[in-house]
Amino acid sequence: MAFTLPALPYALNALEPHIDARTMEIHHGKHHNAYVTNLNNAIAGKPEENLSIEEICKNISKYPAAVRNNGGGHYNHSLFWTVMAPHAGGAPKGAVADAIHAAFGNFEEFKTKFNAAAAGRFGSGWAWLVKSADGKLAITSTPNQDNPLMDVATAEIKGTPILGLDVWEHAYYLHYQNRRPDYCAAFWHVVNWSEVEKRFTAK
Ligand code: MN3
Repeated sequence: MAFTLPALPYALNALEPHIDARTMEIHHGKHHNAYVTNLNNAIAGKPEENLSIEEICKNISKYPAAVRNNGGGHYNHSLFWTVMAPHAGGAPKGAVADAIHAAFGNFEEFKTKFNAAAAGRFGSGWAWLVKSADGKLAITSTPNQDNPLMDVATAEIKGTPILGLDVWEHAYYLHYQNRRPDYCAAFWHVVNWSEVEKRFTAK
């Protein structure tokens, strides 16, 4: 088996009241698990079993839809769990805070723009904070399970995702129903800025 479901780095109820335990249980244990299973089925016996998920995403245009959807699903959710944490949120510090201020003016303006990208994504998809090749930050969104690593037109801004927010209904519907903006607002209470910083400063 090439890929495995990563364990959640905290308990299912650790992000409450912002993200409820039942949503986390189904989202991680069912949805993410299905992406891993379906990705493994799609690449079984092929050289892609020996590639990293990042390498697969960067060349995703070469692959069939099953690899794009499930490979993207695996990469995106693996990132998502780590950029959240209990007793987190607040404002970023350090190099990533400096880069956010440089790109967006201030933290409040950054959050407004990120929330607009998340709320404005029609249907299912993701909002992203991306580090581009020149080291600058940008906000973008992608449909379905696409992401900014992918060499596809739907990744309008390409680069390394350092923060991502899942805006598929399965990510919030049990607790927030149709109120996606409320879910987006709650997300800021659980953002793990030390992980975002780690991803920002990684070579
Ligand atoms: Mn999801």
